[in-house]
Amino acid sequence: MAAMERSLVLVKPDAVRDGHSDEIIGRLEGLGLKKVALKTLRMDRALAEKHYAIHREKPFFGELVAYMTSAPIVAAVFEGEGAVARIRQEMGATDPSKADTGTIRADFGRDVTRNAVHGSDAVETAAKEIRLFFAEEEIA
Ligand code: IDP
Ligand code: MG
Repeated sequence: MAAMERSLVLVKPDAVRDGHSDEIIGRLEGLGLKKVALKTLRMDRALAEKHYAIHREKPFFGELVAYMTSAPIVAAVFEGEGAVARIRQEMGATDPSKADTGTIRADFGRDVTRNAVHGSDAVETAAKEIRLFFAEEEIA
């Protein structure tokens, strides 16, 4: 049986602006995962650089930080057995044009940067990411 896990989900700026955040969060709740925290916020540069620190040397880092700080996002914490992998599966591939039909990125992503959603890639990453966005007191 998969372990109880938490994952950080971010609905990215275009998906929020297009009014898809409730649908995206709802699809994840539909997996049977529990939404234990939710907020809308505008990421500042320091937060975006910390969240994407692993990509600091990548050619797309500057564009990614500029994009993620360009408008409000919706951040959520989901909890459940196997939450990390199940959310990644529902999200689809990083490049929406390569994402499986019916996944969030296939349905709402515009391109590889504006790909609608972020989901933590491992339990340890999730713990770090959640701490960047939420105080423990904000998590149910
Ligand atoms: P992931 O979000 O599927 O885990 P990562 O490789 O961790 O994908 O990349 C983080 C984010 O950086 C992606 O979601 C996407 O917004 C952006 N990104 C990744 N690869 C590229 C690229 O080749 N060009 C532009 N942006 C990219
Ligand atoms: Mg990643």
